[in-house]
Amino acid sequence: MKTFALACTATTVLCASAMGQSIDGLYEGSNAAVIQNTSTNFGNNDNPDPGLSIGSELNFGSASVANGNLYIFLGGNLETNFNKLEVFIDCREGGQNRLRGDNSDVDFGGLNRMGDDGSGNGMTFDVGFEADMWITITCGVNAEGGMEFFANYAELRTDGGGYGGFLGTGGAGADGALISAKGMSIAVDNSNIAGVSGGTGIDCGGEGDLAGSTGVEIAIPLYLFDWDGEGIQIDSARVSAMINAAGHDFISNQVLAGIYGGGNLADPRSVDFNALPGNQFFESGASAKPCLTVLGTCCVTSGDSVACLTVPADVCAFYGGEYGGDGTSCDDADPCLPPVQCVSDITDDGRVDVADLLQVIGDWGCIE
Ligand SMILES: [Ca+2]
Ligand SMILES: [Ca+2]
Ligand SMILES: [Ca+2]
Ligand SMILES: [Ca+2]
Repeated sequence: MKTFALACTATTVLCASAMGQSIDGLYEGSNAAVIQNTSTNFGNNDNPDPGLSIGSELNFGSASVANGNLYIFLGGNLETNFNKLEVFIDCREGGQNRLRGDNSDVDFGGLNRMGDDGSGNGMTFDVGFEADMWITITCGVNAEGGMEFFANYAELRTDGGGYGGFLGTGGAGADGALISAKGMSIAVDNSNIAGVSGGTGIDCGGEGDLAGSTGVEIAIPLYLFDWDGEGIQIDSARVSAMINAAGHDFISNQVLAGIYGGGNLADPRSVDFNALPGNQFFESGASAKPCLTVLGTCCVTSGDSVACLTVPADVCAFYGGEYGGDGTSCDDADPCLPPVQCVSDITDDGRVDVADLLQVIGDWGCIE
């Protein structure tokens, strides 16, 4: 009981919902379910203050179901500039693989800003992930110059609609933990100055024992998923988390599970996670794969242009690129030469052979 006394000064009744785990923004586990593989393009924080942060990153993720709660921990930072942490949870039948545009009007239309605008778009998760709930957390600065966060959530029912609403506000660390009227607990600790660095390449969100790492910690009573009171059993969950811009309208490259390098994903309505290698979600109880160390150049040809990525071989295969071998780098000289142009290919069939010669002989003496 002593372990969650700090986070539970508000009421003992609501605190019981998070029993067994201290909701304080400090990770008590050792291993994670997933570790970030991409540098952050939304700013690398170097301020150890538990409240203020000058960047956002998602270094690792963990989820577990116990004591009637779903516990989620996301190691990293949420910048104090009103950018959004979006957390989608799939833990019961039904839900939304592609976000609808007629969900609850919550956070000033922020949820539906990511969904279908009527043209058939909407953020699309990897096959099999059908989100049942969304939670969003925002960090800003209060009048005293300290960090203040607020949170909203909504049900994501198969046919849209559903309940959504404001959960409340909190501050930094254990003392600032939010315990909402719905029984949800949220804590944010922005002290992290480790994890990924800034950029768009392959990176490593953490290695070894992650206990004591800081970030965003959430406890959700399982009854909130049982909106029809059917007594559904929940013993596992999948989570897709990402950093979005203040208007819920521009997704960064910080997604868990990670995107294997690359820039910001931009408009959420146009994001289809099936177009990115691997699953952009993680599962409760999973064991994270180690950080990527074996990389090589991957030359991806599109029309007349060739892009160079430095990625693992299987990611290169996903993109249909040509892998240059382990240890090669896009920083090497001419890692991706443009496609060979056969200037003598007169018949334009991609090769120089007797057909081209016959064309030349047939045109012999011709003057244009
Ligand atoms: Ca904790
Ligand atoms: Ca579901
Ligand atoms: Ca960092
Ligand atoms: Ca994917």
